[in-house]
Amino acid sequence: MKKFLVILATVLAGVLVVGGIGAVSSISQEEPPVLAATLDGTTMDTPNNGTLPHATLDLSVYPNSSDAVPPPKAGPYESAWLSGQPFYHPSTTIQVPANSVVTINFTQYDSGGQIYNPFFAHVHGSMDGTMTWNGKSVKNVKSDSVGHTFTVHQYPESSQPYFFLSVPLPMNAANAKTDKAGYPVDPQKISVTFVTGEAGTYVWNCEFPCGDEYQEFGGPMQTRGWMAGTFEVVA
Ligand SMILES: [Cu+2]
Repeated sequence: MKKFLVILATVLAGVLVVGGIGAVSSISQEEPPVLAATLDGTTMDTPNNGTLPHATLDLSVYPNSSDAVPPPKAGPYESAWLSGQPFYHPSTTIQVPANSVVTINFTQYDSGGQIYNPFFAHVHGSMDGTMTWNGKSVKNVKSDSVGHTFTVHQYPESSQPYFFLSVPLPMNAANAKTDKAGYPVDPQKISVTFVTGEAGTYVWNCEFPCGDEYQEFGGPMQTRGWMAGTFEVVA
């Protein structure tokens, strides 16, 4: 048992180091344009809060840019370095309203594989612990079938309210039928609904090793506009 705990602690420490490299190095970069959730009504579906405003945001994940989907805006060095790499679209600078119910609809066009830490193959922080995947309610996906994750990190500063959300986005099969631009014609559709609290500014990352360089956590994984960004809860 003790040996198991030592191994577990070592694995967790490794994950923190690797995940942290992306999170820390993404902080110094320029911000892509703000993508704000749109208020579209109210919901009474919250566990403790009664009726709250509801807002919706749409995000896509592409395996690479194409004539149909331009790459994120970047300087010439980043553009060359990151050409052919996956990215979130249309932006990674996310804004959602405080004290609201927010639904993010993801459309995931990339392939994938085995995630290093199965923790991130599970949904964390949604309103009822689930997400909707191609119309079905699920709590996780198989850890060898992950494309990307959308993971908002808690406590960037101790003065901020607690917020943690992590959503696994399932992969498309490598042999999925694709369109002219090379994207699956039948991409993975994921929706997650969560409740926000008071205002705060957080960072998010993908936690699937979809980049290059160190443990596939470099390149797009540490670059805002690609696989990392900010997540701002605004009052
Ligand atoms: Cu990713």
